[in-house]
Amino acid sequence: MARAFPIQIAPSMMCADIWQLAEQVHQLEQAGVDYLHFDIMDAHFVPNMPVGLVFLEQLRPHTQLPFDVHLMVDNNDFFVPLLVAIGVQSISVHVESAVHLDRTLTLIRSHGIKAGVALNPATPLSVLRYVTEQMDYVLIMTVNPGFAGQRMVPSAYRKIRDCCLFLQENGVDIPIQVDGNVSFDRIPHMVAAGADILVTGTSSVFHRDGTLLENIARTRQAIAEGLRMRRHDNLRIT
Ligand code: S6P
Ligand code: MG
Repeated sequence: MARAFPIQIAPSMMCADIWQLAEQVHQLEQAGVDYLHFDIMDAHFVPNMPVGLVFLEQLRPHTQLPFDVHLMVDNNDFFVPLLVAIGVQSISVHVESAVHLDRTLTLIRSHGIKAGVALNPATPLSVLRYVTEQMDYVLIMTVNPGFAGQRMVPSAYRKIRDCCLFLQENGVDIPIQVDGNVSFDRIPHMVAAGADILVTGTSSVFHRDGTLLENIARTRQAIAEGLRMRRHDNLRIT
């Protein structure tokens, strides 16, 4: 199960300290994170609404980091052009809300940005089977979407591994993003299972016990441990 993607870090900005936002974004840049992850919710598909479009719009001119948007809304197609106008680089939509998923992915890509498909914990991987040509990454939710600070669902590692196998069996070479309770302790197991892009919130990068720079250093150590486990796993399998 050898995967060639670099492991990337995508801090979840709903976990940032709004009062310290400019300083925190600056520190994330200094620490070399790969994306800023924004959770857009409509208080209908999920019962929360932490980050609005104006937040992204105001932040966009102040950083070069790519904006990765995770839509948790009923009306995906309404948000896509608005986010494109703001200047985001990738948008993932939930298969559970995207009734015309193929059309929505095509719409996102038509704007020259990446399209991701997000799956709730209980949603089987088989829903991806006929959209593999239209997507640039899979987002495996390892908590139920809507809130930070939750506990990982028990099936998470198994699902990441199954997703890896599913993509391989279908000849699809795209990264797997994981989101929810991506903690210092869980990162090695998630990476070993096949996670490539880590959405990091209160369990790691924004953990209250450390500074951002300390937390990112710990996150990188956990990633290195996960890659060691992954290599060991591959040796064991072959
Ligand atoms: C949740 C959202 C996530 C959270 C992130 C928080 O619906 O999609 O991106 O912000 O999971 O991380 P943590 O470590 O607090 O679970
Ligand atoms: Mg998210």
